[in-house]
Amino acid sequence: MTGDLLARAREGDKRALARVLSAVENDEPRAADILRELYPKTGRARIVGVTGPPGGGKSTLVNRLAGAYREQGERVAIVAVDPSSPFSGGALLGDRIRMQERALDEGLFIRSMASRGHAGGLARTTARVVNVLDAIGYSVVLVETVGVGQEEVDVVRVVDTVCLVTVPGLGDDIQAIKAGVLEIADILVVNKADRPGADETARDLAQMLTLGKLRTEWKPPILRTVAATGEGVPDLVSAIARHAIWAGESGERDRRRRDAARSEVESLLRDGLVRRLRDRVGEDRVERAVARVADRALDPYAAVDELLED
Ligand SMILES: Nc1nc2c(ncn2[C@@H]2O[C@H](COP(=O)(O)OP(=O)(O)OP(=O)(O)O)[C@@H](O)[C@H]2O)c(=O)[nH]1
Ligand SMILES: [Mg+2]
Repeated sequence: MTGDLLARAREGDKRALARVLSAVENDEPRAADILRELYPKTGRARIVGVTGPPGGGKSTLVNRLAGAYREQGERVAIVAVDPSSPFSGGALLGDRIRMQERALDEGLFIRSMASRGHAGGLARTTARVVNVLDAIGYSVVLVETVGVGQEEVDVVRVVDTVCLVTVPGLGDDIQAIKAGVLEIADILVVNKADRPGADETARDLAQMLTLGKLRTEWKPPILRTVAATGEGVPDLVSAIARHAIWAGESGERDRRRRDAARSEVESLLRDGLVRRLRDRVGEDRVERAVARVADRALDPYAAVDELLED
Protein backbone atom coordinates (compact mmCIF):
# COMPACT_ATOMS: atom_id res chain seq x y z
CA MET A 1 0.00 0.00 0.00
CA THR A 2 2.72 2.44 1.02
CA GLY A 3 4.92 1.14 -1.79
CA ASP A 4 2.13 1.69 -4.28
CA LEU A 5 1.56 5.24 -3.11
CA LEU A 6 5.27 5.98 -3.36
CA ALA A 7 5.49 4.54 -6.84
CA ARG A 8 2.63 6.73 -7.98
CA ALA A 9 4.19 9.78 -6.33
CA ARG A 10 7.44 9.07 -8.13
CA GLU A 11 5.64 8.82 -11.44
CA GLY A 12 4.41 12.37 -10.96
CA ASP A 13 1.03 11.78 -9.34
CA LYS A 14 0.74 14.93 -7.23
CA ARG A 15 -2.19 13.66 -5.20
CA ALA A 16 -0.23 10.58 -4.22
CA LEU A 17 2.68 12.82 -3.28
CA ALA A 18 0.38 15.01 -1.18
CA ARG A 19 -0.74 11.91 0.73
CA VAL A 20 2.83 10.79 1.27
CA LEU A 21 3.66 14.23 2.66
CA SER A 22 0.62 14.22 4.94
CA ALA A 23 1.67 10.88 6.34
CA VAL A 24 5.12 12.28 7.06
CA GLU A 25 3.83 15.56 8.47
CA ASN A 26 1.33 13.86 10.76
CA ASP A 27 3.86 11.25 11.78
CA GLU A 28 1.47 8.46 10.78
CA PRO A 29 2.70 4.93 11.51
CA ARG A 30 3.70 4.45 7.86
CA ALA A 31 5.90 7.56 7.93
CA ALA A 32 8.88 5.54 9.13
CA ASP A 33 8.48 3.08 6.23
CA ILE A 34 8.21 5.92 3.75
CA LEU A 35 11.33 7.65 5.02
CA ARG A 36 13.25 4.40 5.20
CA GLU A 37 12.38 3.65 1.60
CA LEU A 38 13.19 7.14 0.35
CA TYR A 39 16.24 8.00 2.38
CA PRO A 40 18.85 6.47 0.08
CA LYS A 41 17.53 8.65 -2.74
CA THR A 42 17.90 11.93 -0.85
CA GLY A 43 20.79 14.37 -0.93
CA ARG A 44 20.58 15.39 -4.55
CA ALA A 45 18.32 18.45 -4.52
CA ARG A 46 19.43 22.01 -4.06
CA ILE A 47 17.57 23.31 -1.02
CA VAL A 48 17.07 27.05 -0.77
CA GLY A 49 15.43 28.83 2.15
CA VAL A 50 13.68 32.18 1.84
CA THR A 51 13.01 33.82 5.16
CA GLY A 52 12.29 37.27 6.53
CA PRO A 53 9.63 39.45 8.13
CA PRO A 54 5.94 39.03 7.25
CA GLY A 55 4.80 40.70 4.06
CA GLY A 56 8.30 41.30 2.72
CA GLY A 57 7.52 39.60 -0.56
CA LYS A 58 8.88 36.14 0.19
CA SER A 59 6.11 34.29 -1.64
CA THR A 60 6.36 36.59 -4.63
CA LEU A 61 10.11 36.08 -4.73
CA VAL A 62 9.86 32.31 -4.28
CA ASN A 63 7.42 32.27 -7.12
CA ARG A 64 9.89 34.17 -9.32
CA LEU A 65 12.71 31.86 -8.33
CA ALA A 66 10.55 28.86 -9.14
CA GLY A 67 9.89 30.33 -12.59
CA ALA A 68 13.60 30.93 -13.18
CA TYR A 69 14.53 27.39 -12.16
CA ARG A 70 11.75 25.94 -14.29
CA GLU A 71 13.23 27.80 -17.25
CA GLN A 72 16.54 26.12 -16.50
CA GLY A 73 14.72 22.81 -16.74
CA GLU A 74 14.79 22.04 -13.02
CA ARG A 75 11.91 20.30 -11.29
CA VAL A 76 10.87 22.61 -8.49
CA ALA A 77 9.06 22.03 -5.21
CA ILE A 78 7.98 24.85 -2.92
CA VAL A 79 7.40 24.32 0.78
CA ALA A 80 5.62 27.28 2.35
CA VAL A 81 5.60 27.10 6.12
CA ASP A 82 2.58 28.80 7.68
CA PRO A 83 2.01 31.21 4.83
CA SER A 84 -0.31 34.01 5.85
CA SER A 85 -0.84 34.74 2.19
CA PRO A 86 -1.10 31.25 0.79
CA PHE A 87 0.03 30.42 -2.70
CA SER A 88 -3.53 29.99 -3.79
CA GLY A 89 -4.07 33.67 -2.99
CA GLY A 90 -2.47 37.04 -3.55
CA ALA A 91 1.07 35.77 -3.77
CA LEU A 92 0.55 34.90 -7.37
CA LEU A 93 -0.37 38.51 -8.09
CA GLY A 94 -3.92 37.49 -8.80
CA ASP A 95 -2.85 36.12 -12.11
CA ARG A 96 -5.32 33.30 -12.40
CA ILE A 97 -4.28 32.17 -15.83
CA ARG A 98 -0.69 31.80 -14.73
CA MET A 99 -1.89 29.96 -11.66
CA GLN A 100 -3.77 27.47 -13.76
CA GLU A 101 -0.74 26.99 -15.96
CA ARG A 102 1.30 26.36 -12.85
CA ALA A 103 -1.15 23.81 -11.53
CA LEU A 104 -0.74 21.99 -14.83
CA ASP A 105 3.03 22.28 -14.75
CA GLU A 106 4.17 18.75 -14.07
CA GLY A 107 7.56 19.99 -12.86
CA LEU A 108 6.25 22.27 -10.13
CA PHE A 109 4.83 21.17 -6.81
CA ILE A 110 3.62 23.46 -4.04
CA ARG A 111 3.07 22.39 -0.46
CA SER A 112 1.78 24.57 2.37
CA MET A 113 2.62 23.44 5.86
CA ALA A 114 1.11 24.58 9.11
CA SER A 115 3.73 25.83 11.51
CA ARG A 116 2.01 24.46 14.61
CA GLY A 117 1.37 21.03 15.96
CA HIS A 118 4.32 18.97 14.80
CA ALA A 119 5.14 16.27 17.30
CA GLY A 120 8.88 16.34 16.77
CA GLY A 121 9.11 20.07 16.15
CA LEU A 122 8.66 22.17 13.05
CA ALA A 123 12.25 21.99 11.85
CA ARG A 124 12.26 18.23 11.98
CA THR A 125 9.02 17.91 10.08
CA THR A 126 10.21 20.39 7.46
CA ALA A 127 13.45 18.43 7.04
CA ARG A 128 11.45 15.26 6.41
CA VAL A 129 9.12 16.93 3.94
CA VAL A 130 12.15 18.32 2.09
CA ASN A 131 13.75 14.86 2.07
CA VAL A 132 10.65 13.33 0.52
CA LEU A 133 10.53 15.97 -2.23
CA ASP A 134 14.24 15.50 -2.89
CA ALA A 135 13.90 11.72 -3.13
CA ILE A 136 10.84 11.96 -5.36
CA GLY A 137 12.97 13.81 -7.88
CA TYR A 138 12.53 17.54 -7.35
CA SER A 139 15.94 19.01 -8.10
CA VAL A 140 15.27 22.35 -6.42
CA VAL A 141 13.33 22.72 -3.18
CA LEU A 142 12.41 26.25 -2.08
CA VAL A 143 11.42 26.65 1.56
CA GLU A 144 9.55 29.82 2.56
CA THR A 145 9.27 30.67 6.22
CA VAL A 146 8.62 33.81 8.25
CA GLY A 147 11.87 34.70 9.93
CA VAL A 148 10.66 35.45 13.41
CA GLY A 149 11.13 33.20 16.38
CA GLN A 150 13.51 30.43 17.20
CA GLU A 151 11.50 27.72 15.51
CA GLU A 152 11.75 29.49 12.19
CA VAL A 153 15.46 29.96 12.62
CA ASP A 154 15.70 26.24 13.21
CA VAL A 155 13.71 25.57 10.04
CA VAL A 156 16.22 27.32 7.82
CA ARG A 157 19.00 25.27 9.30
CA VAL A 158 17.80 22.40 7.12
CA VAL A 159 18.53 24.26 3.87
CA ASP A 160 21.76 24.60 1.88
CA THR A 161 21.43 28.32 1.14
CA VAL A 162 19.53 30.81 3.30
CA CYS A 163 18.17 33.98 1.67
CA LEU A 164 17.04 36.64 4.12
CA VAL A 165 14.48 39.00 2.61
CA THR A 166 14.10 42.50 4.02
CA VAL A 167 12.38 45.60 2.66
CA PRO A 168 13.21 49.32 2.61
CA GLY A 169 11.91 51.47 5.38
CA LEU A 170 12.22 48.97 8.14
CA GLY A 171 14.33 51.64 9.84
CA ASP A 172 14.96 50.77 13.44
CA ASP A 173 12.84 47.70 12.95
CA ILE A 174 15.75 46.25 11.09
CA GLN A 175 17.22 45.66 14.50
CA ALA A 176 14.23 43.48 15.13
CA ILE A 177 15.47 41.02 12.56
CA LYS A 178 16.67 38.41 14.87
CA ALA A 179 20.42 38.47 15.12
CA GLY A 180 20.17 34.72 14.90
CA VAL A 181 18.60 34.97 11.45
CA LEU A 182 21.20 37.42 10.18
CA GLU A 183 23.87 35.10 11.44
CA ILE A 184 22.67 32.20 9.34
CA ALA A 185 21.83 34.22 6.21
CA ASP A 186 23.97 33.37 3.19
CA ILE A 187 22.41 35.98 0.92
CA LEU A 188 20.74 39.23 1.95
CA VAL A 189 17.94 40.50 -0.25
CA VAL A 190 16.45 43.97 -0.11
CA ASN A 191 13.14 43.33 -1.86
CA LYS A 192 10.65 46.04 -2.87
CA ALA A 193 13.67 47.96 -4.13
CA ASP A 194 11.18 50.01 -6.18
CA ARG A 195 10.35 51.77 -2.93
CA PRO A 196 12.39 54.61 -1.47
CA GLY A 197 15.08 53.74 1.04
CA ALA A 198 16.49 50.61 -0.56
CA ASP A 199 20.04 51.98 -0.57
CA GLU A 200 19.79 52.93 3.06
CA THR A 201 18.53 49.50 4.02
CA ALA A 202 21.32 47.87 2.05
CA ARG A 203 23.79 50.08 3.90
CA ASP A 204 22.30 49.23 7.28
CA LEU A 205 22.55 45.56 6.46
CA ALA A 206 26.15 45.91 5.35
CA GLN A 207 26.91 47.62 8.62
CA MET A 208 25.17 44.94 10.65
CA LEU A 209 27.25 42.38 8.81
CA THR A 210 30.51 44.10 9.68
CA LEU A 211 29.46 44.30 13.31
CA GLY A 212 28.67 40.63 13.50
CA LYS A 213 31.26 37.94 13.20
CA LEU A 214 31.21 35.90 10.01
CA ARG A 215 30.92 32.22 10.70
CA THR A 216 32.88 31.25 7.63
CA GLU A 217 34.87 32.93 4.87
CA TRP A 218 31.65 33.35 2.84
CA LYS A 219 30.67 37.02 2.79
CA PRO A 220 26.92 37.29 2.26
CA PRO A 221 26.18 39.45 -0.79
CA ILE A 222 23.49 42.11 -0.47
CA LEU A 223 21.15 42.16 -3.46
CA ARG A 224 18.23 44.34 -4.48
CA THR A 225 15.12 42.84 -6.01
CA VAL A 226 11.67 43.86 -7.12
CA ALA A 227 9.91 40.55 -6.83
CA ALA A 228 6.73 42.10 -8.18
CA THR A 229 8.37 42.62 -11.60
CA GLY A 230 11.16 40.07 -11.44
CA GLU A 231 13.91 42.71 -11.43
CA GLY A 232 17.09 41.46 -9.79
CA VAL A 233 15.91 37.85 -9.73
CA PRO A 234 18.55 36.62 -12.23
CA ASP A 235 21.25 38.07 -9.95
CA LEU A 236 19.72 36.27 -7.01
CA VAL A 237 19.72 33.01 -8.96
CA SER A 238 23.43 33.52 -9.73
CA ALA A 239 24.23 34.36 -6.12
CA ILE A 240 22.50 31.17 -4.98
CA ALA A 241 24.50 29.19 -7.53
CA ARG A 242 27.74 30.81 -6.37
CA HIS A 243 26.94 30.00 -2.78
CA ALA A 244 26.15 26.40 -3.68
CA ILE A 245 29.51 26.04 -5.41
CA TRP A 246 31.33 27.61 -2.49
CA ALA A 247 29.45 25.45 0.03
CA GLY A 248 30.33 22.34 -1.92
CA GLU A 249 34.02 23.19 -2.24
CA SER A 250 34.57 24.54 1.25
CA GLY A 251 32.92 21.62 2.99
CA GLU A 252 30.19 23.87 4.41
CA ARG A 253 27.43 21.87 2.75
CA ASP A 254 28.72 18.65 4.23
CA ARG A 255 28.97 20.31 7.61
CA ARG A 256 25.35 21.47 7.46
CA ARG A 257 24.14 18.11 6.26
CA ARG A 258 26.03 16.43 9.04
CA ASP A 259 24.46 18.76 11.61
CA ALA A 260 21.03 17.99 10.18
CA ALA A 261 21.73 14.26 10.27
CA ARG A 262 22.98 14.53 13.84
CA SER A 263 19.90 16.34 15.10
CA GLU A 264 17.62 13.84 13.34
CA VAL A 265 19.46 10.86 14.80
CA GLU A 266 19.63 12.42 18.25
CA SER A 267 15.96 13.28 18.34
CA LEU A 268 14.98 9.78 17.23
CA LEU A 269 17.34 8.41 19.83
CA ARG A 270 15.75 10.56 22.53
CA ASP A 271 12.25 9.45 21.48
CA GLY A 272 13.34 5.83 21.45
CA LEU A 273 15.03 6.00 24.83
CA VAL A 274 12.05 7.69 26.46
CA ARG A 275 9.70 5.10 24.96
CA ARG A 276 11.88 2.25 26.20
CA LEU A 277 12.21 3.73 29.63
CA ARG A 278 8.45 4.15 29.89
CA ASP A 279 7.97 0.53 28.85
CA ARG A 280 10.61 -0.68 31.28
CA VAL A 281 9.66 1.20 34.45
CA GLY A 282 5.98 1.44 33.63
CA GLU A 283 3.71 4.32 32.80
CA ASP A 284 2.41 4.67 36.41
CA ARG A 285 5.89 4.89 37.78
CA VAL A 286 6.59 7.84 35.43
CA GLU A 287 3.24 9.45 36.24
CA ARG A 288 3.88 9.10 39.99
CA ALA A 289 7.21 10.86 39.56
CA VAL A 290 5.52 13.61 37.53
CA ALA A 291 2.90 14.06 40.27
CA ARG A 292 5.54 14.34 42.96
CA VAL A 293 7.43 16.94 40.94
CA ALA A 294 4.17 18.87 40.43
CA ASP A 295 3.53 18.73 44.20
CA ARG A 296 7.04 19.99 44.85
CA ALA A 297 7.77 16.81 46.78
CA LEU A 298 10.59 16.06 44.40
CA ASP A 299 12.68 18.17 42.07
CA PRO A 300 12.74 17.22 38.36
CA TYR A 301 16.44 16.30 38.43
CA ALA A 302 15.95 13.89 41.31
CA ALA A 303 12.90 12.44 39.57
CA VAL A 304 14.92 11.71 36.44
CA ASP A 305 17.76 10.21 38.48
CA GLU A 306 15.28 7.92 40.24
CA LEU A 307 13.66 6.82 36.98
CA LEU A 308 17.00 6.15 35.34
CA GLU A 309 18.15 4.11 38.32
CA ASP A 310 15.06 1.92 38.33
N1 LIG B 1 6.15 47.35 -4.39
C1 LIG B 1 6.45 46.06 -4.30
N2 LIG B 1 5.56 45.20 -3.76
C2 LIG B 1 5.89 43.91 -3.68
C3 LIG B 1 7.14 43.43 -4.14
N3 LIG B 1 7.19 42.10 -3.90
C4 LIG B 1 6.03 41.76 -3.32
N4 LIG B 1 5.23 42.84 -3.19
C5 LIG B 1 3.89 42.89 -2.61
O1 LIG B 1 4.00 42.74 -1.20
C6 LIG B 1 2.86 42.03 -0.70
C7 LIG B 1 3.32 40.85 0.13
O2 LIG B 1 3.94 39.92 -0.72
P1 LIG B 1 4.08 38.39 -0.35
O3 LIG B 1 4.91 37.76 -1.42
O4 LIG B 1 2.78 37.78 -0.02
O5 LIG B 1 4.95 38.54 0.98
P2 LIG B 1 5.35 37.39 2.03
O6 LIG B 1 6.66 37.81 2.60
O7 LIG B 1 5.29 36.07 1.39
O8 LIG B 1 4.21 37.54 3.09
P3 LIG B 1 3.83 36.52 4.27
O9 LIG B 1 3.97 35.13 3.72
O10 LIG B 1 2.46 36.92 4.60
O11 LIG B 1 4.82 36.80 5.37
C8 LIG B 1 2.04 41.65 -1.90
O12 LIG B 1 1.01 42.57 -2.05
C9 LIG B 1 3.01 41.74 -3.04
O13 LIG B 1 2.38 42.03 -4.27
C10 LIG B 1 8.06 44.37 -4.71
O14 LIG B 1 9.17 44.03 -5.12
N5 LIG B 1 7.67 45.66 -4.76
MG1 LIG C 1 4.25 34.33 1.96
